[in-house]
Amino acid sequence: MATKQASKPQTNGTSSSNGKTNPIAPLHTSSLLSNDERKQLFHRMLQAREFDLAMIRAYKQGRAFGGVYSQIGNEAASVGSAFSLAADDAYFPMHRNVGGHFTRGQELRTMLKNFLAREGSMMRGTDGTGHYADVSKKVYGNVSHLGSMIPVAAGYVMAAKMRGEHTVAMTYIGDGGAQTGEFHEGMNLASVQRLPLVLIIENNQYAYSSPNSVEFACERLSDRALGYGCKGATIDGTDVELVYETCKNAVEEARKTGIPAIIECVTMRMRGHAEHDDFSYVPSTMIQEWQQRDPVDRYTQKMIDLKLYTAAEIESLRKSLTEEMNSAIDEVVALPFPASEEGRKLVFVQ
Ligand SMILES: Cc1ncc(C[n+]2csc(CCOP(=O)(O)OP(=O)(O)O)c2C)c(N)n1
Ligand SMILES: [Mg+2]
Repeated sequence: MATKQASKPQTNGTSSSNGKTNPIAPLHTSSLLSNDERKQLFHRMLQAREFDLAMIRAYKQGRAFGGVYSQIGNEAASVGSAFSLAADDAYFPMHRNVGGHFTRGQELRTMLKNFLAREGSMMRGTDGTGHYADVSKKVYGNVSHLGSMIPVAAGYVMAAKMRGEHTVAMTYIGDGGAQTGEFHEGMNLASVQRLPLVLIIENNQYAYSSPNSVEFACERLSDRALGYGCKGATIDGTDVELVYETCKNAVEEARKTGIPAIIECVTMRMRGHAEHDDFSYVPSTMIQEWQQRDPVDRYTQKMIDLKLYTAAEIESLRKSLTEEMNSAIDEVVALPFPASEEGRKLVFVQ
């Protein structure tokens, strides 16, 4: 099956691009990162992976219901981008950004209560994913209607700009959501008004069962930046340090100049759209090929090569995260569901 050439080398000044048809380039080593920060990136990626695996188990056990949308394959894009923001910047995540929630300092149990729709959760039990806003962490997400969060994020930084603040907003869209009208309206508004908005396109090859080949006809989604008069880059979305560095540069440039950026992170959705979907429409050769590019495995090897961890230490870290996720899920599943009137309170004025 043909996929779009987001995998071709890009020409906009970043050091690498990567995709399923290209040879796997060695991981980028960013001079902007200390080894301590590398360990933090790695830890967040592992947390995200273990969170997803635990939620998938819970779904199969009938303890999680609704949509369980994993971000397996997307950890580098999610964590690397969120890590580039300052604490005061605004984060507007989408449905494959658990790693970003952890990076913003969200507590595991707080997230699980929301994901498992329990009483006392931020969405009061009306949500099964990450549609919450946590103002204390400047996390505002996610608007389910694909594309709609882009103008909202643009509006957020427009208000901040009017108050004389130097806040940057980062938001996300998939390869499918990038084809909505609001993508255009949001990016055009941000570019014309010089609003410091960094948009991450998580190109994971599919929108539900639709491959890139039926979604768009341009070469790279970041090429659209030219039309808006903003910055653009297409990069290997499985390389966390490359994602971090590209985003960090875009964030700081946007903060300084008000020029927005579109950063397309090319990766692969390694599961179905959500766990109810067996993704049998994805060729198995494609999955096998992308398994070689697993962002967590690649960075694990780098940790070992850099002697930041031994393989045994990583194994024990993974094991303790698995246990932590499992016991947190047990704890949260034991909590009551909210009373049904709670749902109404979020919709109607009492
Ligand atoms: C405007 C709109 N149309 C359709 C949907 C239903 N929907 C939710 S996620 C999704 C697929 C999104 O694909 P993509 O943007 O590539 O993101 P991915 O799930 O692959 O990360 C669809 C069609 C929606 N939420 N909003
Ligand atoms: Mg997609």
